[in-house]
Amino acid sequence: MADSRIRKIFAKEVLDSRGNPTVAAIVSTSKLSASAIVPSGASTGMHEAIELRDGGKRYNGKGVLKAVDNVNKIIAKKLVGEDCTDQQLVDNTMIEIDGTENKALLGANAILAVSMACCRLGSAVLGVPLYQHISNISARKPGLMPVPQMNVINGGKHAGQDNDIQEHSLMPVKAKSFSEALQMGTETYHVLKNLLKKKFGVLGTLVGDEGGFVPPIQRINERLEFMTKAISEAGYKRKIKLALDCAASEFYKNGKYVINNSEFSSGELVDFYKALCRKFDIISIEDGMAEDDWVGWVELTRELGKKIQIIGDDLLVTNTRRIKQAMHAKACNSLLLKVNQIGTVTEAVEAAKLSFNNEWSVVVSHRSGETEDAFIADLVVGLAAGQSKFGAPARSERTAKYNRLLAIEQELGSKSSYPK
Ligand code: 2PG
Ligand code: MG
Repeated sequence: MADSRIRKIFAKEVLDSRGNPTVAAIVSTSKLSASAIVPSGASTGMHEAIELRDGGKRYNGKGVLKAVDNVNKIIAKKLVGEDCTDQQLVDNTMIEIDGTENKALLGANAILAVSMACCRLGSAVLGVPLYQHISNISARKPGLMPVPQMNVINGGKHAGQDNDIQEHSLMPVKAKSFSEALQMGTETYHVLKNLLKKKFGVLGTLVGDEGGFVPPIQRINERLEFMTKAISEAGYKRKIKLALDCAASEFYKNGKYVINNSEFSSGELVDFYKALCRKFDIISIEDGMAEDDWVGWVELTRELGKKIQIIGDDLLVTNTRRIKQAMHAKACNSLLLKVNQIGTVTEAVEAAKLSFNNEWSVVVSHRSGETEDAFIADLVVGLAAGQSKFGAPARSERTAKYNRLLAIEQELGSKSSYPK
């Protein structure tokens, strides 16, 4: 085995897909080096680990030079000399130096950049692909490729809109392989583009933060009608299903939900979702309720949780404490896993394992602010999670992940499988 001792850690400020600064880290041994870049959300949950921003005038307060300094001056000092293949040791060391519940001292962006770069370096030192290294860490069998949730209509914060459902996705569940699923979803994306162009002209095909279209349609029913028509015209009726991420924390105000101009109580919102599920082929709803509306979550899961996937994102923030709470309350049945919500690879793996052990599904997710780093493509295969949420098949920060998945599928060959 190559030398696994960390020689150098270096962080710098780079840009994400929205033009906001983020942290990149490069970690090296005597012979090898690996880098990673941290993503960033817009509809962030209140309970997420802290993303350290500089404040002040520079980059409208969004600079990350303090986080970069924390890597270069504090984290590097402690980790140089340690074994980069020991992910737990690396991550626990940083958790210890930080010492806070939510990584507020060093910043989850500082910690995660090093955590992901070490993971990638560890795989290089061991001479195995990153997904294989993650599968060894998590004790999951690699080979299961994900069903992609492809966000083809962007709303809410990702489209500059208030009081709106955020994501409308295609899920090609009846494909034989990941590559076939990607083809099906992408062809449908293009049919949808033509339909929207016919109706609204170029204004119908502008894209939002995750590469999905932002047509001038306020009504959710109309958006889903367009998607259903696109699926049919592309020839994938019943083969591609629908998924929503409502991001309901964003339209929850004073104990009421407001979508467009309509107000809903929790119970009324559950009825609204039930009606949508009767009308459309929806198999998954994420963040249907606000992050602390536990009563609403329990009701939603009681009413729809037997039929469809109820995913907790802002509710769970990839945090085992909140996942346990939700399991106990029966508040949802699926985890949205975002590495930067919790801040280390080790803790994200723990969150996934806790979910698998309790028969929850796990969806590995990007953030709306992404980068060229395709770490999560290896992560979803390494965890054998079976579902990904990486945005539309457009814009390089999204397609970087899809293209990496295609490469992994090819590498796995006959060892790859697609969820039935
Ligand atoms: C979400 C994500 C990713 P953001 O809500 O699931 O799609 O959005 O990164 O803005 O939190
Ligand atoms: Mg979400």
